[in-house]
Amino acid sequence: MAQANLFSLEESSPAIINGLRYIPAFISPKQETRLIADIDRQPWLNDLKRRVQHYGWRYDYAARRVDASMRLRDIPGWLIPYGNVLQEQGHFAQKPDQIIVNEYLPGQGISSHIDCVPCFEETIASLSLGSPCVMDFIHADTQEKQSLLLEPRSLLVLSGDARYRWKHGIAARKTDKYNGQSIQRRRRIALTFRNVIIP
Ligand SMILES: O=C(O)CCC(=O)C(=O)O
Repeated sequence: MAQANLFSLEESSPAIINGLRYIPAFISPKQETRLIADIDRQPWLNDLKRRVQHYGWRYDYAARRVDASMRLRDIPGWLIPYGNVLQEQGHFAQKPDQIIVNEYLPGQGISSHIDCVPCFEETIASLSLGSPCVMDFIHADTQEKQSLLLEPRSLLVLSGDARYRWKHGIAARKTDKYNGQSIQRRRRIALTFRNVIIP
């Protein structure tokens, strides 16, 4: 795969929050279609309100924990180029070793949270497929709120304050309002890349 042509770094938007990077069109429409097809060939877990797939390491959402017993089989070949490019482009110091795939149907979201600090290294990246949706960021101390439209094929990278001082979440609704526009949600799939910290 000729990765240099497939992932764009050209149009990074200015950060609204320290440590937040948003890169539109990180992958091509062809890659997006292929990824969705590959994901849909795999089994889904139904233990949350939304369906998920875990690769590399399982994460226990209820206990907010990863430990040595939660190692899964290696990250599959069809996902490896995406972890590689995140490292090659400098978003991650080391190749991400865990990927969680989240599926959001219209009306589904994820509650506002800071990713488990003792479980995961500093950088978290989320690749959006399918529908656009608005992600809300709330400062953990001041409650200041910011919102960002996550477009399909975009990459969101959180580190520093964006990772540790701001919560992020997606409201459970069917339509988003953004910059005065009403945006109907469709099925969205997000791949979240992380490096686990094993106690
Ligand atoms: O849907 C996303 O883009 C982010 C998912 C997320 O916040 C998480 O898995 O903790």
